[in-house]
Amino acid sequence: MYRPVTATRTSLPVWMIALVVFGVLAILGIIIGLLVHFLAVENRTYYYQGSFKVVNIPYDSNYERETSPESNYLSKILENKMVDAFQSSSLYRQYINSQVIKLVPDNSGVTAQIWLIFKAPRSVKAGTRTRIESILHQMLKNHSGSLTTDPNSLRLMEISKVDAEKITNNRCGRRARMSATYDRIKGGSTAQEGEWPWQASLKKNGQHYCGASLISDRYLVTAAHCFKKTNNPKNYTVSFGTKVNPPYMQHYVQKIIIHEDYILGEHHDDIAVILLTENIPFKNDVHRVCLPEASQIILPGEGAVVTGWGALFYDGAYPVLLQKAPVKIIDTNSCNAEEAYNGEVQDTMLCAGYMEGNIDACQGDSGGPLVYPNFRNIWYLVGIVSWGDECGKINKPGVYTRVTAYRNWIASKTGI
Ligand code: 4AZ
Repeated sequence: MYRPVTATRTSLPVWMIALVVFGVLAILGIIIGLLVHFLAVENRTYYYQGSFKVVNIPYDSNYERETSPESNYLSKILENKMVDAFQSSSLYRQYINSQVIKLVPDNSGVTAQIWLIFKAPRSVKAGTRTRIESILHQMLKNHSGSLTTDPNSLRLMEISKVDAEKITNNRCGRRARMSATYDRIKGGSTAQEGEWPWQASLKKNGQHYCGASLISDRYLVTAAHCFKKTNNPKNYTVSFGTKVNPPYMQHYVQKIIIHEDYILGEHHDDIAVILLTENIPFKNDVHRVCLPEASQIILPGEGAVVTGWGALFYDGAYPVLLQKAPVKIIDTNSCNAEEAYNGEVQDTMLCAGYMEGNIDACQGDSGGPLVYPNFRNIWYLVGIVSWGDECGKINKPGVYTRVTAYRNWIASKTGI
């Protein structure tokens, strides 16, 4: 049956309209808030790589060695110039770090390869590269001191985080992560992941046995006395990372080279190098330490750090996580005093720790690194944990193999 259709307009209740409007406004607000956050507030990190030329320096092959005093002094001057330039510029808030990565000498001077980090919100980032370039250009024009730098030689490009990390991980003695805390080795504290990227655990039949330090992508140095019972490479593996067990990756040993003059049961010439079966790809948490030059003078009183998975007390428990302990270099004469080691410490050894005792390397730290940072904060292997009268005893500091005394021996065995 026919039924007329009456158009009934149902209007929404006011409260529902208000709710919808409120909802839409809220979503818009959130979107705008997020956009502002990501574009204008949240800082992102940007990496740059570049180079410039220092022109008034006669050719000197010492600049080719990354650990030479010449390289370190010139790099430090250039690094200071960069810090000053950026800190007094309009980019001072965005500036994080700048480093000289490498010096390349030629007949007309030295080219410095540099590496920079800045942080900036996305919205501000545009034009940052040009601004960095103009600050560096200005810096290179001002010939403060005796250096003449060529502003027209400046090159600068943005690089990815991965490439930036690759650049620093390939250089010796640089740390991506740092921590300045020490609380309790003996008297040490737990290390952060990646804090001591050259520290290795030398394992015998899968058990931590000694420490070792990575000095290239294939070689480590350790103590000769770590191979007391057997030096068959097949019995040993090497692992990295703060956790000693289970290791997060194992590397196999191809060859163990023990110092020719080392005598079992004696302390002198306590050094060995280990060649791995394969090259290790460097990464943030695994890369090499710098070796000091043979002529480098290690001054008493300087602060150093010893790291390892050794006993927390003499004949005591072993930690699972890597420990670090701050120690001081002790002069050999004091260390040879009658109440100390009574003449047993040779010139090829180095004492570090405290005459008052307490903080020290201990059993199981042997072969591991004693390192210190130079004035550019680049870390050098100055000692190898070797011997001592127990651990942390008064007047009985740790005794280390003096790496400078064996620098040429290491070069003769490894080519490094
Ligand atoms: C050891 O037995 C050992 N306090 C290592 C280092 C020190 C003492 C003993 C130094 O392997």
